[in-house]
Amino acid sequence: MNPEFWFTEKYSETCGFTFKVKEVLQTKTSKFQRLDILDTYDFGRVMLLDGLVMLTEKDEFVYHEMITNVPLFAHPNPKDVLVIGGGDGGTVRELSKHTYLNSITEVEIDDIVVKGAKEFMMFVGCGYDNKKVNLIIGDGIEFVKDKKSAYDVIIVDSTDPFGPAEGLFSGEFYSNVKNALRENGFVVAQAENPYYDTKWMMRSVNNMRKAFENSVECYLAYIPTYPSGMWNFAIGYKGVKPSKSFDSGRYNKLGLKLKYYNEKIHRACFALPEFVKELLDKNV
Ligand code: AG3
Repeated sequence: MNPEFWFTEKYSETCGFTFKVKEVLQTKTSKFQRLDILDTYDFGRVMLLDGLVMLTEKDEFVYHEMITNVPLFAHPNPKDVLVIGGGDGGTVRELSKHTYLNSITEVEIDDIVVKGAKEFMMFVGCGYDNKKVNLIIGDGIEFVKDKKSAYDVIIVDSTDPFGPAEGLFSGEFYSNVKNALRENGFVVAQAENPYYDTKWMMRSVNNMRKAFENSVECYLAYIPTYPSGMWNFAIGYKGVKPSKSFDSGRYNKLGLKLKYYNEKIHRACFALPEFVKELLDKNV
């Protein structure tokens, strides 16, 4: 009889999320982190970084559509976009659908993520097929330091706030990001969840609030394989409020075939449950 392999991401010492593994496709360690790519029964291929689920074949569309389309359609006229992190390619795949963009730059610190995605997860790795995508292997924190008014949208597609991603949740980083943005610019960051370790969510949101003088809104999306299934994104704005702005002309003209995002979701995702509002209002 074949042995059974199950993987668990622990959300706390006493609870977690488990799935049965068909096959381990790759395990690699870089100087930054450990990467595992699994094949599973229920979620297809799964990428783990340091034992945390980064994406699964089945539900990655929610995260990638929501981290890109909300800021892009809220912006009146985006031309140049910067992605920090996002090595798997899912975010640049979604950005590539915005064919009117002049440039898409991605700064990923760890090339094993890019290589792993290209080898085993082409459903996201295909993001690099677009010639407009300029991939730089380097440190996003350093990269933004000397950039002034260079981008319309900056997307921070990181792992959880410890290890290599820790600095991407800091106040200093967000002030540099603000300077790197043009007028009307947006920064969007994945900002954890309101159930487990809420201090991570609050740290990220509050540091962004400091840098953007409180011009920050949060929105939610439903991602079954992330802790709690309810995922928070924080968006800092220099001009219009993203919850109030949606370019329906550009949206209709592009005619994207998406699986999660649409105009109603754009407006509705900013509606927050009372307990989330309460957490965010605490401003701790
Ligand atoms: N970035 C956000 C992953 C956060 C998940 N956290 C966890 N499983 N504890 C995903 C990168 C996809 N491009």
